[in-house]
Amino acid sequence: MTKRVLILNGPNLNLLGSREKSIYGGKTLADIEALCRETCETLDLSCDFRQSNHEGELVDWIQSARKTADAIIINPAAYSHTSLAIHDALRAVDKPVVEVHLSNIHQREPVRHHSYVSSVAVGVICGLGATGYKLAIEAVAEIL
Ligand code: CA2
Repeated sequence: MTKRVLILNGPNLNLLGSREKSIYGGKTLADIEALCRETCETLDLSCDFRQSNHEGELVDWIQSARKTADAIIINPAAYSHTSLAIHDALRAVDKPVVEVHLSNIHQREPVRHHSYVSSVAVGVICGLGATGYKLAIEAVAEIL
């Protein structure tokens, strides 16, 4: 049966491609979604790709994933560094989680070096731009 991947994106990622291109690259979130859909199709995975600027909405989607997804790929954006709520929701879901960041958070300000999500993820990819999402999908395909 086709396995389902939920790909979540946190706050401000809807602005990709418009500003901060030297940090996050020139691709828009729609470009990244297209890359994810193409990669999932090649690997016979179904792809549910979402973005929210609201912590509670992300928590609701993670909770729903208990019934509707087989794995989660998440770029929690700034919530990576602040959200115990997203950490708790991901822990409770009991599905493989891969964390992705476009930028290398370890080369940036110290406040970005810690992520509350990393300890509940099977793996973390950062600094590879949009390619990180493709690699995360390939990893999930192998894990599943
Ligand atoms: O590198 C990443 O993917 C981040 O998750 C992106 C977050 C940042 O808070 C994390 O530390 C690392 C920020 C996403 C905001 O994206 C923007 C894009 C264009 C213009 C403004 C913000």
